[in-house]
Amino acid sequence: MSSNFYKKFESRRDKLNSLLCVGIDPEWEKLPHDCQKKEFPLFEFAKSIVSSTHPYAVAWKPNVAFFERFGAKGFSEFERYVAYCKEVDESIPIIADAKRGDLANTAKEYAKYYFETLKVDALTINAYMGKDTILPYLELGGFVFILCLTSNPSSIDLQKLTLKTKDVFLYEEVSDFASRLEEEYPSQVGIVMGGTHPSELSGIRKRHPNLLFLIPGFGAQGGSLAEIYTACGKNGIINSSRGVTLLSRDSDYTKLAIKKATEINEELAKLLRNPV
Ligand code: OMP
Repeated sequence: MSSNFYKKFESRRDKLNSLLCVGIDPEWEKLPHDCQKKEFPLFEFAKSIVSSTHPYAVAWKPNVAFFERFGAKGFSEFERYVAYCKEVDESIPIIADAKRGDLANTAKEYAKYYFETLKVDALTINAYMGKDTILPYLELGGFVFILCLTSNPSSIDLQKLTLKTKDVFLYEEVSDFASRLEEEYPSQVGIVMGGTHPSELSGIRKRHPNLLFLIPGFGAQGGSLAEIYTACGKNGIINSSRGVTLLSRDSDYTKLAIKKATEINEELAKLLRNPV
């Protein structure tokens, strides 16, 4: 069984001439005041972002944490939100950002939830526990983005340690590991590379010319669109969450989200004219 995430991404990218993934992270303290007053505040926020920005989004990336914080109610809002994304435009792939990583039999349960019950197109996962913990997602036909070099400042604590046996950084080894998995499960494996590390991004792109990258770290975390594109090329999905969706707590937040998404897409369209 193979995933259709990759095909969905490619056709959306080529249709929009963009790489923008709109991340939906409804951080309660930053939520627009109007949304906070609603019975289902997280869902209402996500819904208004989806209905206003879907013409500009190559993909959606909801981070589950912001929903999970509110327990069963939060999770049900997350599920309503995922269903709403599909209702609005099923051709836009959904990447659930849950950063899962657990023993194989446990991973099977996560895989069933995300790919059979919720039916998202892709999931972020942590490969620390090794191949047998990733196979359950792939065997169910899911697409996984394996965390490789993450965007946060402390990513260097472990990910940039050098392996004595191979003289490569740990994150480089993770990228090779992901690439080997991708050969076994074509079009089902990509990696997460933080946009805050453009030179490492460029190095990993040279190492793996065809691997799909999910690149957070642009926008609120300071990554530059031009640097990211130059380092990675068009086989990268560039995510911005707060930098598009949480620009105001007043009722103008959807207008501002549209404005920002339009600006990003205009810049990306210019960049995409120069193939890397
Ligand atoms: P903004 O900084 O608001 O654009 O949000 C970034 C989103 O991407 C959050 O949901 C993060 O959890 C996620 N993320 C990173 O910021 N850095 C990474 O290296 C990996 C992820 C991720 O896997 O999505």
